[in-house]
Amino acid sequence: MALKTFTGETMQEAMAKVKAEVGDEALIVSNREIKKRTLTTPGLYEVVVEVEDNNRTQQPKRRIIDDLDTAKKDEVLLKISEAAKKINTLSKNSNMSETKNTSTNIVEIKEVQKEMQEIANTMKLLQSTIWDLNSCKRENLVIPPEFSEIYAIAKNSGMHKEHLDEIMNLTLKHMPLKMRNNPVTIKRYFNTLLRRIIPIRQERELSAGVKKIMMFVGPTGVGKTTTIAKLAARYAFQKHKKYKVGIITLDTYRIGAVEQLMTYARMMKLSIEAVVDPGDFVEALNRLRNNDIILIDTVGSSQHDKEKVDKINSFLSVNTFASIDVNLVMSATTKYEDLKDIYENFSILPIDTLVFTKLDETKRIGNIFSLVYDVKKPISYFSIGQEVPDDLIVASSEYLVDEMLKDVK
Ligand SMILES: Nc1nc2c(ncn2[C@@H]2O[C@H](COP(=O)(O)OP(=O)(O)OP(=O)(O)O)[C@@H](O)[C@H]2O)c(=O)[nH]1
Ligand SMILES: [Mg+2]
Repeated sequence: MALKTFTGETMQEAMAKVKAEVGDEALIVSNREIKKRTLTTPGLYEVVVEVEDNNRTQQPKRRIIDDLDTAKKDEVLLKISEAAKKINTLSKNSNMSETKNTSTNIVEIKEVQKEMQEIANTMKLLQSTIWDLNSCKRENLVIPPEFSEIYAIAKNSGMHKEHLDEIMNLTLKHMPLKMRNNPVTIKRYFNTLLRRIIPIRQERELSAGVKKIMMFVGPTGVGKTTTIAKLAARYAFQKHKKYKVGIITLDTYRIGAVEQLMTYARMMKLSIEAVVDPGDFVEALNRLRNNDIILIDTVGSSQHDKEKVDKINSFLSVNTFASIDVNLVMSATTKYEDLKDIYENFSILPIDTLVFTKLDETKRIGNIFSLVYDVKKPISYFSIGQEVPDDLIVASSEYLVDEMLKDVK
């Protein structure tokens, strides 16, 4: 492909030249205002487009609109606001001019009116461009304007586009007609729909005599050990029913890891065992058998370090007095594609539930929604800060969706 530059006194004029020469299929590389038009001098606008290089094999053509990405949209919005300011100033000028009644002023007013009309036309064109851009990019999905705000917020949240379009399609299909004209009811409906989709694992009290063993696995540094310390405190002291809690750490690999958990255990006066191999693991579990809940910390591993994940798996194949509940811990600051990669690679372990940490470090948590929408595993806890034990909350779909649909722009 080669680049070609078109200019005009207005953006429309430059675009018209593009259209005349390259057609609707032109791919815009950039468009900018080089010089503002004033009352006495013409403006200069430049549009650079990709044109076919005849020496190369032909590429499938794309529509102009498909290539106006978000940055361009912002540029267009900026232009609208600039145009609005201009209209403001010009209308003030024209009011002032009306008070004088000289022939020069009449000419000036006419010029101003002409310019205002032109700006108004540009605004219309730009607005429809933005809307076309949105609908075109959504392929078969055409979003009515009343749905555009919630669509933009959800997209901005980090939610995967395919998921958003699927859910938007459902909303458009099933939402009662009388609710559609009001953006507030649309928002509420969409919010409720998302809540219903998210699987949550409720925190239940243990029946008398029932023991629970919970193992926490996940990538390095996501907050597994901190979450265990918070949960230990929660189960042992914070809940209405107080449980006897024991801790096992399988993380004897990282220097200081055992000490980190020992410190918490000592402060809370909880039993703790450090274990190196599966044989020791059975013995440690048996030593802690008098506890109601046993929390197991593991070594953090990259999802691509199969050896480490396999090693964790070898601990899960031992016979224990209660089944081991496997909690995959991931950070909310990880983008959707990486969360999926982590989930898939840790899936050689029998994952029961998901814990998300560091929700305090990001305002865009649509990635969490998209992951659970995809893998259909329930979330049990959210960690919302570093404070032990306070910064931990029981997961709820209301919290996730409300945080996700907060307009962070
Ligand atoms: N901001 C924030 N920081 C957190 C949160 N949870 C844990 N951290 C911090 O993240 C860092 C790592 O926490 P750890 O609990 O050691 O993480 P880990 O997964 O056990 O790490 P490895 O054992 O090395 O794999 C610490 O500085 C924690 O204080 C959270 O919810 N929010
Ligand atoms: Mg740790």
